[in-house]
Amino acid sequence: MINSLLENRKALIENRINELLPETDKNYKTVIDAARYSLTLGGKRIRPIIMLEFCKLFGGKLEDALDFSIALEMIHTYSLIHDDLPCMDNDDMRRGKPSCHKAFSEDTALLAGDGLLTEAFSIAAKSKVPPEKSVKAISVLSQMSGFYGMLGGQAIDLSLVGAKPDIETLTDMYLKKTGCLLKAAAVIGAIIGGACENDVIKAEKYAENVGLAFQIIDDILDTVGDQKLLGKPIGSDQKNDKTTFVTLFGIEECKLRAENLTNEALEILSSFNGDTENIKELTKYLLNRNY
Ligand code: GRG
Repeated sequence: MINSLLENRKALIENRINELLPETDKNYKTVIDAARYSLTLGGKRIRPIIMLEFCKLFGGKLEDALDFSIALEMIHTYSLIHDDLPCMDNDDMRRGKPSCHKAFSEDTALLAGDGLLTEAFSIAAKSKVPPEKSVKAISVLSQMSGFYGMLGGQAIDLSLVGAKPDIETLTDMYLKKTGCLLKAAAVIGAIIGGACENDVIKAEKYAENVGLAFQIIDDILDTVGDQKLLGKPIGSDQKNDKTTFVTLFGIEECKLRAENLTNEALEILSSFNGDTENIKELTKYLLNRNY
């Protein structure tokens, strides 16, 4: 069931990405090509799928949240392009292909990331979501991406290289760096779908659990994952002298923690009135993923 759900939603998202991508203009050819390269490089599309499913859960149609979901995927893609740069994690491969700065050049990759971030807000602002919802949704999108969200998490991450952070600092960093875009997915989907305030708060809590579990699984995969499936070399955390949940607790304890967080997320889903079967399947898939 999960595979057909993922395939169906990916097709919807990728068709719309192709419609929304800026036309290549001869003056900006390389930078738009670089943005297109990374945006269509074969990601799992987890964040847009979560957004669409939360929208549907609260009575909206998948299409209602489609453009916002693509805006979020563009922001995710920009973060990966920048994260791979030599001044950040310095990764040459992403999803089994050369990372953006390797396929193009460092300056083009930097601009492609900036362009995706900017274009994301343009797409969100032009979407057909009614203004009373879209203003809230755009505000969530910017907060979850910026200083107090993903970017802040990345800044904490960089400040910790070579340090020995405690569990609280590491958790705060994970919740921001990885959790905030997942939070944007669930919360914006809920807002567009028409959820009440209490359900939006529960969607937020759901995403915090899933975000933390997602990053713990990422740490595990970076230690014992299959490079072929991951599409990049493992051991990048060790190479960059990073403390992770795995270095603090070991693989088995990390698996247990990710499982507990996922179970809490599933309980939150059970407390909603609508049909949460799809999101439950997706949540379990994220726990058991191998790339
Ligand atoms: C402004 C320089 C600058 C940076 C922006 C780089 C950055 C801030 C943030 C990086 C945040 C980051 C890379 C977090 C890791 C999150 C994570 C586990 C990403 C992988 O997500 P998947 O597995 O990827 O959903 P796919 O490939 O499926 O899309």
